[in-house]
Amino acid sequence: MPAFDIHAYLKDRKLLIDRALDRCLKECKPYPQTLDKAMRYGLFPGGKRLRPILTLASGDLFGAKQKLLLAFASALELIHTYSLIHDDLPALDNDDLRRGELASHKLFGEGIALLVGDALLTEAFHLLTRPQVVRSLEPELILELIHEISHAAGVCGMVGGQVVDLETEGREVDVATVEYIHARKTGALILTAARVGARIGRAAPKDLRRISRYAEFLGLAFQIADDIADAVDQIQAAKDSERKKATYPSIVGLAAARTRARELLDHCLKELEPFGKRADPLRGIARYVGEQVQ
Ligand code: GRG
Repeated sequence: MPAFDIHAYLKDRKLLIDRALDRCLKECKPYPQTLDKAMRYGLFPGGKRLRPILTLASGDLFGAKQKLLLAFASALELIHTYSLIHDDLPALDNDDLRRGELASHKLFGEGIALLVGDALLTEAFHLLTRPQVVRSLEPELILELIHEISHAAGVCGMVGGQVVDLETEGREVDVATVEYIHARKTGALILTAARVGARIGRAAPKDLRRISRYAEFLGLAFQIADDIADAVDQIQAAKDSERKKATYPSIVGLAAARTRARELLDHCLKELEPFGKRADPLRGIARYVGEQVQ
């Protein structure tokens, strides 16, 4: 049997998500035109679509309906895109470029970049409460999923992690603090992305616990891989060191950071063993993150 082709899988899933995001924008009819342009600019061509692909992969493992998965996957990508647009603002990371192109605030101005982030975040929850979504799931489950997503995006997750990140700039921090920041700033949304798919597929509690552990390990490995990429990129490394930003390699060194990331990815693979070949997409995603550990 041919080996699972993760790159073909990621390309194919990204296409599905792109189409769903495009439909979502058409349905919410962003107005005025500047908002439409700026929302599209943030979303397309987009990045790896890791979070929504995780939702699709974990949902497929438990036989969830693709239409429902795509609604949740799109909402998570809207939230992720808002976080990047706000993160690039001068008041936060002050980055002029995102994915090699002008950051939203450089093209549209700070005011629009702030508002487009607000619009994407709000639209995520608007999308999840559309009649066609609400009709397809039990009301209690929809509420629980929205509760879980808002928890991951908010005070106890991404925003909270970002605040600790900001407040620890220039201060000595230990590995536990960096892991705390990573688990919230980056890990929380990744964890939720995988859990939401599994929950829509009505995964049994023990399977959901496995998927949760897989995604926790994956989220931390993903952020350590990102830290390693920044450390080996001279421009980004200079920026981080100027701001005395704590990153995994800045505390434990590059070699130990690589070892830690690989160890976490091995844990991911272990969690998937009981699912056999059906978990190949999730396994492939972990291996793909491993490829990024330079
Ligand atoms: C609430 C004002 C306000 C700001 C929010 C929370 C936040 C600012 C920013 C968080 C940004 C973030 C998630 C940083 C983590 C670093 C990281 C790995 C980001 C890139 O994720 P990828 O690689 O991006 O998945 P692509 O480009 O593939 O979409």
